[in-house]
Amino acid sequence: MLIVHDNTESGNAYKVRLILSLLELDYKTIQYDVTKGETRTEDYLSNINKNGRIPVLQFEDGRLLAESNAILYYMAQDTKYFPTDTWQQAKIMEWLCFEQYSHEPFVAVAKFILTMLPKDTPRRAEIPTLHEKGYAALQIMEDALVENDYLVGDSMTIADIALYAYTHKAQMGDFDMSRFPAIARWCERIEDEPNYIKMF
Ligand SMILES: N[C@@H](CCC(=O)N[C@@H](CS)C(=O)NCC(=O)O)C(=O)O
Repeated sequence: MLIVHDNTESGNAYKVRLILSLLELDYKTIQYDVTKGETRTEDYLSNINKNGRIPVLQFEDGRLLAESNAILYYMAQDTKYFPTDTWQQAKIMEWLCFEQYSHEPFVAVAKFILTMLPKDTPRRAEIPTLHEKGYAALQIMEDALVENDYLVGDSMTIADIALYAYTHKAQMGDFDMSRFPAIARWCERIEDEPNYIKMF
């Protein structure tokens, strides 16, 4: 059976659980507390991921694949979540890179600081900058979704899965999501997809 090296609070790990569920694949999870360094042990670094992070997808033959968007890409091959048209594929990659560089470092990190670190953490000083950059990323999504039901093409792809993971929990990082009605409608469309599972 597939194994997800996982943490239930992590949007990156949720992307993996979501694609596996949408594809009706069985899997089990092994949980790691990232706030206690459980992905930084010698054992984890040697045997699961040298980069010390979840998620990692472990295949039945023992192969390991890290990086949430690489996992989405691999699992979505030959499915409706990764179209065959190469222009659409490139546009999906554009969103996956956007997610990792311009969205997740701000939207996810604000949630992490506000929900997973102690209330008196000095990292709360980062919140205004995270909000400024996170709102900029959310506005780019909003603009794309005002006229389109999905980020690429006219049905759900791994671009939507990658961006949905942290966007639909952005309010946990104190983002005011009432500013983004097109994102709200897009979230509802994703949640209507057969075999959708919630993050928590
Ligand atoms: N680019 C990676 C990021 C993975 C990542 O940041 N994982 C975090 C949890 S969301 C983690 O494992 N943190 C533990 C640590 O860095 O020690 C991906 O998309 O999978």
